[in-house]
Amino acid sequence: MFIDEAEIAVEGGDGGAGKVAFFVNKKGPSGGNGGKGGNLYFVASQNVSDLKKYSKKNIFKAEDGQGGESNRRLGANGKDLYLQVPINTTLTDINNNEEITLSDLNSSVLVCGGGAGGFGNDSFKTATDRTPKRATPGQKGQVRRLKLILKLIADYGLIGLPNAGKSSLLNELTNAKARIASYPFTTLEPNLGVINGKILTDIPGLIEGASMGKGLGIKFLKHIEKVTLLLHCISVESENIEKDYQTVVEEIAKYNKNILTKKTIILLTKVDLVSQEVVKEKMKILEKLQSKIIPVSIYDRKTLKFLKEQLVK
Ligand SMILES: Nc1nc2c(ncn2[C@@H]2O[C@H](COP(=O)(O)OP(=O)(O)OP(=O)(O)O)[C@@H](O)[C@H]2O)c(=O)[nH]1
Ligand SMILES: [Mg+2]
Repeated sequence: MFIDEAEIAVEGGDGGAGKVAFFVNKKGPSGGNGGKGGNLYFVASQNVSDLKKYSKKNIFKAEDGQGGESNRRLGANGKDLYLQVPINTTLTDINNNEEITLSDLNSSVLVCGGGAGGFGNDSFKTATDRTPKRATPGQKGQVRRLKLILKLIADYGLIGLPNAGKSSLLNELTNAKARIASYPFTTLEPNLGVINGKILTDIPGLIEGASMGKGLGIKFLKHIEKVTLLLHCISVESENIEKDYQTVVEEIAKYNKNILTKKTIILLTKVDLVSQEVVKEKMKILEKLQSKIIPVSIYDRKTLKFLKEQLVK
């Protein structure tokens, strides 16, 4: 299952405590300082493709610093922790809404600093107090609660009602092997494919009420916020083609109006199922809604070739 959201707690390591100790023969203090706690970083990595790791475990902490030792030995610093996330993951601090997006591959950001180590009694020696008995504890590492959200980086997005033929087209146009079936909601999470170096994704079917949480599509609308081109699929079987179009457009508008300003092509799908006349009739209705309509059928190589050429343009 593709996980694109998670909520976790992250912590820098705690500083090690300072030590109270004395040199056996020389009487003076010998307690060393504690080590610093490790820092916690996030890094955008190609090795992870979703946020699964963060849905299984939800507390991540860098290593604590070690306590100071006698003979003025310092405690070791805690190791830094690097948490890998897919590129384009946004981290939002739940308390103050601060937002960080990891958009550059291999770039890392410091999210929680480790705590400073405590002072050993050796650090408190003064002219008037030659045998101090106090030491300080290490400071706590920084603690934050984060919401992680992954936005896929797709160039083109296939949208439309369930069963419109989105995944079928994705499979025909790219190397993807998305599941296809003759009933709605076959696609439960977006699939990706590559066409001429561009990433194409199919978004699970949108239905009326999707923006209120009905069906599955709304959960994935964030993935089309970044696409440059929308491919709105409408099946030629539709009884009311205009209503089908409006349903999808309205749900997207309720989610984020800006998405609708993107370049859009309507794909009139499954045109092999009806006569040329019916295709023409339906095209006429759609032409009132969008300037660019392309009739396609996964069983007609010519239509697929034409669509591919349009995508490469
Ligand atoms: N005749 C014909 N059937 C098609 C064509 N494209 C898709 N289909 C059929 O339509 C049904 C739905 O196709 P999918 O690709 O799963 O549709 P979808 O839009 O991804 O559906 P959801 O994932 O449920 O939203 C399947 O039975 C496909 O075989 C086509 O060009 N012609
Ligand atoms: Mg599908």
